[in-house]
Amino acid sequence: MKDTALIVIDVQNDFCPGGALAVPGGDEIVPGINALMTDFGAVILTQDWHPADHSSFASNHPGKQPFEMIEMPYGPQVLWPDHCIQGSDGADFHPDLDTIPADLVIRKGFRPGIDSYSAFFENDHATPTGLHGYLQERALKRLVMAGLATDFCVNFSAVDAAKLGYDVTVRLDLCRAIDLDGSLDAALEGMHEAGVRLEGG
Ligand code: VGL
Ligand code: ZN
Repeated sequence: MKDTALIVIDVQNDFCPGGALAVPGGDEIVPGINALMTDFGAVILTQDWHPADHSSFASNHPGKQPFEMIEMPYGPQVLWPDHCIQGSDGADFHPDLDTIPADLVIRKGFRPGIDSYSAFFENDHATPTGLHGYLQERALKRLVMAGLATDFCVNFSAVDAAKLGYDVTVRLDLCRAIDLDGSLDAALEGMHEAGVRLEGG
């Protein structure tokens, strides 16, 4: 599968049990993701990478609690507990994730005023991360995605990739969800509508 990239989304300590924004069962997917890495033309890891004053943190909005919604200039935004702060242990990859085979680590969410769920665009759906250019230059046309969380960063990455014209498969068995107010069902529906292949669900 030389023209296929494995994109591993945000398998970081803060999204695993014991972390600041723990996704239930987030650590269970690590062995399966490691086993998959040998099969691809490229392995790419994404890393949520926020400054402490990031606008997606409830702590930076007096009177607001985690998981409340706010309106940002680019649209609605969930407020999260502080997570994946640049340089913190929580922002590190899960210790068992095999990072050695990775050709590229792409960081996102580093601009204080805007969140970035997708590996391709920030939450304004316009500011690029640079991943599309990298994939194009390496002629990687097919993408397989796994990681955390199914309904946020995996979902946004998969839908953006499909819109950009990639052939996209999401390995649901190697993803885990946050599932806020039906967000998982909405994400599955949205990915299906966008033409993303959903496997292993
Ligand atoms: C994520 C919420 C906030 C994710 C990142 O990786 O799905 N979710 N930041
Ligand atoms: Zn984040």
